[in-house]
Amino acid sequence: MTSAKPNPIPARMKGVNRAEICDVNFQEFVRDWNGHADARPSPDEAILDGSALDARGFRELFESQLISRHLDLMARVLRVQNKVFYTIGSSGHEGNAMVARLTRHTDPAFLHYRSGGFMAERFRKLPGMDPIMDSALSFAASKDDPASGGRHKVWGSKPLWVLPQTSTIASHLPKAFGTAVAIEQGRRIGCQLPIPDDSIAICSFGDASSNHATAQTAFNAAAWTAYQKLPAPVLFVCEDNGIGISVKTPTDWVARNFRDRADLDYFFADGLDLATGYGQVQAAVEHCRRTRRPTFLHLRTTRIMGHAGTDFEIEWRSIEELCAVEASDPLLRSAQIALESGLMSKDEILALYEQTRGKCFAAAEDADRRPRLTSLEDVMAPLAPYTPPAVQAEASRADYQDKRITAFGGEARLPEKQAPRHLAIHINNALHDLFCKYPEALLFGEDVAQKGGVYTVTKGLHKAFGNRRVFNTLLDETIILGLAQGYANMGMLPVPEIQYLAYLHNAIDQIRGEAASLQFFSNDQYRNPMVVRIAGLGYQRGFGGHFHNDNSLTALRDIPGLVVGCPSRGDDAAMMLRTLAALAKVDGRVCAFLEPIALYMTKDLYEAGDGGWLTEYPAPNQALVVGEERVYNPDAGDCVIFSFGNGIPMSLRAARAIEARQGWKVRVVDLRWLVPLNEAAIARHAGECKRILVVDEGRHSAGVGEGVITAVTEAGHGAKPLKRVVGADTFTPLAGAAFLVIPSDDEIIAAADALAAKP
Ligand SMILES: Cc1ncc(C[n+]2csc(CCOP(=O)(O)OP(=O)(O)O)c2C)c(N)n1
Ligand SMILES: [Mg+2]
Repeated sequence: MTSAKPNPIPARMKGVNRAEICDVNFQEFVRDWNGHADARPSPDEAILDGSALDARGFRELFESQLISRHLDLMARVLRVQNKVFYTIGSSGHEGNAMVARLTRHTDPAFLHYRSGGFMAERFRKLPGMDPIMDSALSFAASKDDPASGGRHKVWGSKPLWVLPQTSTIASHLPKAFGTAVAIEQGRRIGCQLPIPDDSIAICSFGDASSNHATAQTAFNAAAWTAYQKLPAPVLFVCEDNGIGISVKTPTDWVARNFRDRADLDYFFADGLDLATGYGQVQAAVEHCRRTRRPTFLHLRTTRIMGHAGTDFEIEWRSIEELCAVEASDPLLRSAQIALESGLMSKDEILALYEQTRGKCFAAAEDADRRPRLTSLEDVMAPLAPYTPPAVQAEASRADYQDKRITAFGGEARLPEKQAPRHLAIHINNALHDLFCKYPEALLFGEDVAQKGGVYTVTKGLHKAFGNRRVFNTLLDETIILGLAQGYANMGMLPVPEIQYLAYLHNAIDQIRGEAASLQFFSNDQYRNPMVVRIAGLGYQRGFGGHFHNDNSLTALRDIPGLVVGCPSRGDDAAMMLRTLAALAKVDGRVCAFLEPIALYMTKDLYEAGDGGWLTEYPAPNQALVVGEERVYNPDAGDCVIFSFGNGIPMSLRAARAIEARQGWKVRVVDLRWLVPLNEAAIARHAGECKRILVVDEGRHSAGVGEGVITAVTEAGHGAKPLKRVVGADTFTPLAGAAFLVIPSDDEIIAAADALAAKP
C-alpha cells in the first residue's frame, strides 16, 4: 500500500515576494487551463447558467478587478523605488467591485482600504474619469491627486461620492450610519439633499474591524433605529478575509455574530466568485434601498499578498497555508469564468492582464513626475479655511426677524427687549435664534428634547421646532458625533450636545480623527460643518465629582483645524454661537462650544444680589470676531490676568482685591477663544503690562495656561514677572474637596502678592 503524500510545494512557490508569486500564479493558471469552453455569450446573456450577471457586466467587473490588482502589484514594485508610498492593497478583495456596480455613484460610500475593486468599478459610473491615473496619483502622494491633493493614499472622489477615510479601522461606521439617517431626515425637514432621496449609504470594513467598539455601536444604533421603524438605509459591507493583520477571525464568527441580529438584516455573498456573488450582492443592495433598513452584507473575500508590503507572511505562516490562501485568489476564479463561458480566450485574458499592468505602471511613472507637496503652507491649505469677511457677514446676518418674533411669542418678548439675564438663558435664546436662522439646523444628544437638557439649556426648543429638528439620541457619544457628520455630509447644520466634557473622551476620535480631518484628507472638497456643544468645567456647588466637573480640555487643544470657544457670560455666548455657526456654514469648520456649567445660573459677581454677571441679550446682528478677546479695564498696565470661563469672574473679583492690596491697575483678558489661541493678542497685552498672571482652571499639565505662557515667552516677554494659577494634576473629588484642586480667588490674590515681592 502506498500512502498518499501531499504534492511537494515547488521551490518557486516558497519565495518571500508573494506579490510576484501571485502574479506568476495568475498567468500560469490561465496558460495551463484546459477545461471546456462554451460558445461565446452575447453581452446580455448570463455569464454562466443561472448567474444573475450578464457577460457585459462580467467583462467590466473583471476589468475592474484587474485594475485593482495591478495597482497593488505596481505599488509593491515602485514602493522600493520611492515612487509610491502606500502598499496596503486590495488583492483578494476585488469582488467588492460588485457592490459598486450594483449601487449608484450618488450613494455615499465610506470605504475600507481594501475596496480598490469597488473604486475601479465606481469610476465607470461617470464618463471621462480615469481610475488608474487618479489612483496612481494618490499612491504617489502627488499634489495632483484628485482625492486628497497628495495628503494620503485614500479612496476618495468628490464626483463619485466617495468620502475619503482615515485608516483608523471602524471609525467611519458611525458617520456612514449618520449619513443614512440624514438622507431620510433631510427630506423630512425640507432640506434639499445633494443626492437623490432614495440613496443609501455604503460602508465597507474588514472582519476584524467588525468587532471594534466603534463598529459595534454603529450596528447597534442602526438596529435601534430600525427597531423603532425609523429608516436607516445603510449597507454595511463586511469584507471577510478571515484575518486581521496576523490574527485569525474564528471560523464562521462573522456569520455567527451577525446572521441573527435583530433589526440588522443579514445577507451573505461570495466575493470570490462573480458569477455566484453578483445575485447575492444584488439581493442585499435592493433590500437596503427598498426597505430603508440597515443591511449587513457579509462578503466573502480572501487576503493575498499579506496585510501590506511590509508584512512578510512567510515568516509567520506555514507555506502550505499561504499557498492554500493564494489558491483562493478571486482573479483565478474570474479567469476561469471568462474561459469556461467562452467570453475570453487565454490570449485575450493574458493580453488584458499585461495591458492593465502597462497602464498602471505608466500612470505611476507619470504620477511620480508630478509635483508633490513641498511647503507647509500647501500641506495645511485645506485644513482650516477661514474667510473673515464672509464669516462676519454671515454671523451678523439678521434677516429672520419674522421667524424670531413667532418663536419668542411676539415682538415685545424678543430677548433683547428683556432685562439682563444669565448664561443659560442666553444660550437658550441664542439656540432659538439659530434655529430660526437656519432651517437646516438640528439639535440632538442625550436628554435634550422634552426635558430640555440636564441644565434646561435646550428647554423649549423641542416644542418650538419639533421632533425632527430637536431630538434625543441613544446614549452613545460616538453615535451622536457620527450622526453629526452624517447630517453635515447631507448639507444640514448639526448642533450635537455632549452632556458632559468627561464623556467626550470615549468618543473623541469622531472629532479628532474623523470630523476635523475631512477637509484635510479631501483637500477641502468635503466638509462636515458642525457646532458641538459641550457642557463642562468645574466649580459646581453641591453637584459633582469628577465626571460632572471635568476641567481638562487638553484633548481638544491639539486637534488640527478645530475651533474651541468658551464663553464666560451670556452675551458673549450668544454672539459666539452666531460666529461659530457662521464659521461652520461659510468655511465648513468643525467647532466646539464649551459651556461652563457652573456659570449657567450665575447672576452675581462681587457680592450676593449685585446682578453683576447678568448681561443684556445682544441683538441678532451682533457677533464675535473669531479669536477676539474681551478686555476688562483695558487701560490698566500694572498687571494683566489672562483667563477664560470660570476664571473670569474669579479674576475680576481678585483684580479688585489686588488693586486694593497692591495699588496696581489690573487688566483682565477673557481669551474666549481657546483653540486656536490668539497669540498675537496675548503678546500685545503682555507687552503692555508690567506683570502677568495666568489663571487656568484646567489642569497643571497641558492646559490652556501653558499655551498662554508660551505665547508670552515667544513674544519676548518671558522676563516679566509672571505667575500661573492653575488646577492640580488630579481628578476632581466629590463635595467640598473639589475646590482644593482648582484655582480660587484667594490663590489669584496670593499669586499677585508673590509677583509684588519680585524686584
Ligand atoms: C482603531 C485601530 N486599531 C488598530 C489599527 C491597526 N490595524 C490596521 S488594519 C488592522 C486589522 C484589520 O483587519 P480587518 O478588519 O479584518 O481588515 P483587513 O485588513 O483584514 O481587510 C489593524 C489592527 C487601526 N488601523 N485602527
Ligand atoms: Mg480581515
